[in-house]
Amino acid sequence: MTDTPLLYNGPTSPFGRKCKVSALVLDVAHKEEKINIYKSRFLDEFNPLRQVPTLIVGDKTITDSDNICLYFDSISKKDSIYPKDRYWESMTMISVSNGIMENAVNRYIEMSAIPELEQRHKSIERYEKKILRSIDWIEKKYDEFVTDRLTIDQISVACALDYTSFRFTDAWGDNNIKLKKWLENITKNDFMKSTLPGESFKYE
Ligand SMILES: N[C@@H](CCC(=O)N[C@@H](CS)C(=O)NCC(=O)O)C(=O)O
Repeated sequence: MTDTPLLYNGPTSPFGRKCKVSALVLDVAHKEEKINIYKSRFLDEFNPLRQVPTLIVGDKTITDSDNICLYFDSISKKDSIYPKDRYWESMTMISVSNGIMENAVNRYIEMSAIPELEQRHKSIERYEKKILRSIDWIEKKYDEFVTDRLTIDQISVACALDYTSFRFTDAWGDNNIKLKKWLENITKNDFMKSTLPGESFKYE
């Protein structure tokens, strides 16, 4: 008998969305529980960073979205979503996408959880520059990473771009037309539509 993986996720986490989308694309049976990370002390035992996503598989805990996606890929009966022919390029694309998510999350926390007078405008500016510069960079690589086969780097980019539009701005699409069109198309898929961000919990 195998244990069904349990994915602790958040309602708006782009990292969690990347994992959920991967599980759907890879057709991996799993359970998902959306939790309020700021009130989930129980998670500390499994993940001392108390972060979503965190995956529990029997007596095993897998932390970090990248490890979780790799795990789903390893147990799936479908073709791998990690392209062998451009493996390192795709790993780099995942890292850049993670960076966009990280900067967008930090920016949102700075702007929504810190009283306006205490907000660090230089930091906000820095987060925004990194996000926009990364998106421009991805647009230049468009022909390399958008292929007929859906791969993990594409899933990561889609989650990062959609999160940017959700929390920051969709104006990135004005100078990145290929990515804008591509995102419009990929978000029509059920795996994106069924994982849209929900209502966020208050940072505390
Ligand atoms: N490197 C981690 C980042 C996960 C992450 O930043 N999760 C956020 C939600 S988007 C979180 O749990 N934040 C709560 C906290 O850090 O206190 C991953 O890829 O899974």
